[in-house]
Amino acid sequence: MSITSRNLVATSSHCPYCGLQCAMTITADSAAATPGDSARSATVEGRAFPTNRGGLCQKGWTSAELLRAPDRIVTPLVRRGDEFVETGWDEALDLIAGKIRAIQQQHGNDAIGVFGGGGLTNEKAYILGKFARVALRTSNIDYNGRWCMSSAAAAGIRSFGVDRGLPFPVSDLTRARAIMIYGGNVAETMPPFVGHLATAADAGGLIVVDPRRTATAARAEDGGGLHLQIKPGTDMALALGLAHIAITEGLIDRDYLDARTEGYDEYWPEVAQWLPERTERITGVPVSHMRRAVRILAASQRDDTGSYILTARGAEQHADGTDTVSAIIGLAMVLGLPGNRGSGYGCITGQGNGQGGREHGQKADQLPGYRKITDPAARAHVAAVWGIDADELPGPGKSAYELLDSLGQPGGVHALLVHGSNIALSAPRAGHIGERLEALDLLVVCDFVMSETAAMADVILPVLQWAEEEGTLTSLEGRVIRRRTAVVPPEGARGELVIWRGLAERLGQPAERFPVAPRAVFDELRRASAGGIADYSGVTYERLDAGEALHWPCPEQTAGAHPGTPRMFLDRFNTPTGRARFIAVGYRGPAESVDAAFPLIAITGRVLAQYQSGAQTRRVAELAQAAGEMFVQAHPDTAERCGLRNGDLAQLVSRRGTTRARVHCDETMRADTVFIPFHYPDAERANLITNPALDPTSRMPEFKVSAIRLENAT
Ligand SMILES: Nc1nc2c(c(=O)[nH]1)N[C@H]1C(S)=C(S)[C@@H](COP(=O)(O)OP(=O)(O)OC[C@H]3O[C@@H](n4cnc5c(=O)[nH]c(N)nc54)[C@H](O)[C@@H]3O)O[C@H]1N2
Ligand SMILES: Nc1nc2c(c(=O)[nH]1)N[C@H]1C(S)=C(S)[C@@H](COP(=O)(O)OP(=O)(O)OC[C@H]3O[C@@H](n4cnc5c(=O)[nH]c(N)nc54)[C@H](O)[C@@H]3O)O[C@H]1N2
Ligand code: SF4
Ligand SMILES: [Mo]
Repeated sequence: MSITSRNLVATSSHCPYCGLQCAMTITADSAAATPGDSARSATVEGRAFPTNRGGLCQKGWTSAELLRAPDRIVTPLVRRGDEFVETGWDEALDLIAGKIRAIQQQHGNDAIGVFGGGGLTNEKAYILGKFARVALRTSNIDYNGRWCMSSAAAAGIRSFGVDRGLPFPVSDLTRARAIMIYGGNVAETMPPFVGHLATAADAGGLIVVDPRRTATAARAEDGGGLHLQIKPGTDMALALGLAHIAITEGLIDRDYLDARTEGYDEYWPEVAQWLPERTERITGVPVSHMRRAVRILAASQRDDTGSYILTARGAEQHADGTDTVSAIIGLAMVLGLPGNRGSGYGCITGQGNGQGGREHGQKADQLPGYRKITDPAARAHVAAVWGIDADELPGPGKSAYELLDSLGQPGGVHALLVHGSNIALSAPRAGHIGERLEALDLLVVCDFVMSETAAMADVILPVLQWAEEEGTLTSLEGRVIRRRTAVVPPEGARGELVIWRGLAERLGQPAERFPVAPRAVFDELRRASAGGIADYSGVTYERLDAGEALHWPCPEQTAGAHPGTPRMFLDRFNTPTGRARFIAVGYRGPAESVDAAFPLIAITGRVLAQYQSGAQTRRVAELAQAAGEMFVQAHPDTAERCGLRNGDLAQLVSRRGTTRARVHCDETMRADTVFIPFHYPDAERANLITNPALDPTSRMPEFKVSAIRLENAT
């Protein structure tokens, strides 16, 4: 921290939004007359850092606006009929604790649900999991990361024995001459990431698998690379077909297969069925493109100029997402990429703390350190850190959608606490989830703005936001980074660690069991994670503040400080044998097919200027202006067949519901597919039409494929 003028203090921190966690300097008046003046004085600028190299995207450079949102909530609010009434903190917390006790007496401990978010700091994610298991004694805690990278996480664990999104630093991509991105549009979702693709793109080695010609796909084609314009929901078939080509054309790495993998003999019979012509028929990707893609990836692995395969939500958010990622990892393995110095496979994690958020226990089946809640040794270790008996720890709870689907149902959850997610908008089949939220006896939402979910709450507790408090996050490359307080927080709002202590005390817990200082929480988290898969015990605030780049695992050791692990798997994978496992998977296709009543496929995703449910970015004037209105991107012929033209108001109708959008005609779209973003509220929610069919392993919903019809809405 340095003083740049009388009261202006420059603080090193990171962006509030996505998992790239671009570094920024926040400059603000630290001695302003009021917190409002401090927020109004705040400005941000990009700071040199390996992932963003000084750059920020439009969301990042407008993020200071969020600190002065005009409708910022700074007083606890309690519902009285259709209105919210301001109340004191003690009254609000007493009310919540009293209702929790009454509901638990009537329906049992599991009747209380907790829903977390991948934007919470590591410290908050950790205490939220502890609060649920120890103070509420409920098994029902899960979070929005279930809807984000859970399929890639499950597939990573199956093949590598561990889930770290990118098991190598982002900057390793910078030299690579071949990079395949499966279902990711980084040009809009992580703009500074595109800089790392330049070598591959310029060498004609960027390959983008996407049903749309996105800005990322256009970058690939412009450099002489490939856009594989796949039919939605067929990524598994493509991966099996590409592996078939690699194997039959002799482009596989035999030495790597022999030395570093297992399970090939069970995997090959599945791949053997995917002759190139059949793969083309199912996926719509021409055989010539497939052959070229495999040759590009194999050549760069062979001559060691760097070959990578990356997956993102387009390939993962399906009811067969885990098996799809397993098929893609299988392709990476026949090509000899994972754990190979200079090549690799990775999943591009989405949320600010999407990686750390999935390690410290806010997932239904998990304890800190990425431990399994069903593992007796893990339970004993964590219970000892928490000062309780292992038998007191609940078992695994319901996954995110299943938890929400149970709201107000017999045997389900009757009170829900929401921390860092806007589920009324972002849950699949949102119309149904809205009804379930209304059936609750108690909905408590912690937020700093009136999100669509907060607007439905019985009690809203106003919390602090990114630049008003400190903590740590773990970015998409598994690197722990520091978030620092840069502005004076508003009076009236409270940090969540303080809120959880207040509630825990009212539920009969000793106060000291719920520390409120992030640094103290982190020290406890280190102990809880020690010896686990995601071991943070060697990471300290002091080391981070000294500028060390620490990627987990980073165990505490007696002889010298552990340097962290920027690159995993170089010698062995985390499986019992140390080898990466091939997983034999069979193609099933999307959960829902098109028919005469619902003849088109709707896919969903993101645009550059909005973040997620838009709760934050719709409040930033420049972003609202850049992407203010819900739209449906469709081929002009598709629109015309539905009686629509560019600019018309359309409705998309699925078996779950209807959503409304402005038609954007685009010649590059597939005729069988339309695209809608999911950032908009009310009648324009994309999730009114989406399918909650769940992946059997990851419990990921089928966000990316819905059968719909397109109609004129005027
Ligand atoms: N601007 C912006 N940036 C963000 C976010 C945001 O909301 N806004 N959110 C952050 C988060 S949490 C996440 S998870 C990431 C997500 O980052 P991405 O995964 O890059 O984002 P999406 O737009 O959801 O999906 C990527 C692409 O998948 C394509 N797609 C749809 N269906 C299929 C399919 O069946 N197969 C294939 N191969 N592709 C398909 C879509 O056309 C889309 O272009 O972004 C992060 N960054
Ligand atoms: N159709 C469709 N649906 C999708 C997706 C898709 O691609 N298509 N993507 C899915 C994915 S990948 C994701 S990650 C989810 C994201 O969807 P959501 O979980 O709804 O994500 P956000 O909009 O980021 O919601 C975060 C909320 O928490 C608040 N908040 C921010 N920081 C804090 C904090 O520290 N504490 C508290 N208490 N609140 C905080 C914000 O103001 C905001 O209201 O959506 C999923 N839904
Ligand atoms: S790419 Fe992500 S982290 Fe970087 S400025 Fe944009 S939203 Fe923030
Ligand atoms: Mo996400």
